[in-house]
Amino acid sequence: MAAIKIINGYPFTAFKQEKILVEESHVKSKNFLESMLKRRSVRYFSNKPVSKDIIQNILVVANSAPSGANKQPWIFCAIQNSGLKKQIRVAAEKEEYESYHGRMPEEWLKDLAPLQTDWKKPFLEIAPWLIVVFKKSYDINEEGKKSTNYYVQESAGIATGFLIAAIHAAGLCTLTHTPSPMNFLSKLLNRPPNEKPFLLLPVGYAAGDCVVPVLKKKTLEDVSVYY
Ligand code: IYR
Repeated sequence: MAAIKIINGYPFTAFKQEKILVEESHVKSKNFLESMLKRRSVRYFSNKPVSKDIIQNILVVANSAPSGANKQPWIFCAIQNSGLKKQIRVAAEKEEYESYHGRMPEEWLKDLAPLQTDWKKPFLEIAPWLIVVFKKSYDINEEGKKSTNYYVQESAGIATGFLIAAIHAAGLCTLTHTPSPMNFLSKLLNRPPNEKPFLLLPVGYAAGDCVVPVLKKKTLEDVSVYY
């Protein structure tokens, strides 16, 4: 066990950064870049099963994300049960139908046209797993008292980014799906009031005949400034 050093009453331990050569750094950053550029949001899934231990590995990565005061203000619900997936699909489609038929303004619908999305969400039943990320505005401690969480939105967003990268690294696909409003997820998954749905991610393999839209990303020049 690494030595513990006490600073103002709190335990610290030496952090020895894994040493890699500068050349190796170039290669590793390039390899990671090339892998991440192959990621696409997928709406057509295969029903091929994915084992629970892969999902667990992915969730361990997400749970390692940095968070405000290390509070980890998140809960990941991993759903495999087909009855529950069906209930989620039915409830999501009900909301999405309303969104696509009046709740979303013209400009929004126009912006979505290149993606050709609609209110139908069969992937919610077809994908072998759904992961619902809940953000926790506060925690309830052992004495039943509320304890505040900080930067909840940022923390949940970072954890979800880790989750998406881990899903991709496992050779799987996902979609950041945001049925709106999402409160039906709290009811169906029986979550307490301090947890609010953040994102719904179907996880699995892309269908053999999956298509994705041809999208143009902004260039690095468009999105970066050096000082
Ligand atoms: N929630 C809807 C609409 C939607 C909104 C955005 I912003 C997208 O990038 C994609 C879809 C849906 O999931 O279809």
